[in-house]
Amino acid sequence: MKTDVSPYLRKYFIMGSQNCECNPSKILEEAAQAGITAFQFREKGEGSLTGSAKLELGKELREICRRYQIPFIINDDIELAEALDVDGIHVGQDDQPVEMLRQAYPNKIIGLSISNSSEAADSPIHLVDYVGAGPIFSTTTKEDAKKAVGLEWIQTLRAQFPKLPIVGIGGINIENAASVLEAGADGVSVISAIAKVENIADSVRRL
Ligand code: TZP
Ligand code: MG
Repeated sequence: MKTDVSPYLRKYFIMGSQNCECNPSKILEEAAQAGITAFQFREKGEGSLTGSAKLELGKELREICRRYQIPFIINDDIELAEALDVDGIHVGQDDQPVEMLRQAYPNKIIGLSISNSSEAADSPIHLVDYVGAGPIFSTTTKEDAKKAVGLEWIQTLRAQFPKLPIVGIGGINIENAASVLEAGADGVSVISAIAKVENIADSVRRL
């Protein structure tokens, strides 16, 4: 049986250098110390690093996760998945197909973003360890984010898949995190609610 990843989803921090106004390692270290339960390295979009700069930052962040024993998940990058010996890979609907990833990585955590019922119907959900559901609320962090789908999407997914580990994403913050959990998610994944706040420790605790 696959391990149940739902405990890792409770406070799932996502970040790339493009989300940071100061040192990404410092931000991750503070977040790890404050109790995040998983980390996704998502170096993507305007201003993001590529090539060896991305690799070097990835090594630093990977090391922090090792020290705090937090699962390190890479966003859609097979090369770095190998180079950084990641714990998991997260993909979107237009990324590497899940079937291929599962075949290549039988023991890694695989996460998939799902935004609506037709994506759910077309996805090999039985092959993934968790799904990211959203954007739940509107967000300006992801340039090409789809329209906000609301808490109903979590409720719908939960009703359809009672045991599937589900994490909400998109516009989640300390004010609305509880509503995402109440709707049936196992956790919340956030970028700005941790990367862009003054008091990271306080924010992590209140998520
Ligand atoms: N996928 C859907 S919304 C989103 C991603 C990566 C961005 C989430 O960022 P924030 O700042 O937590 O709204
Ligand atoms: Mg993607």
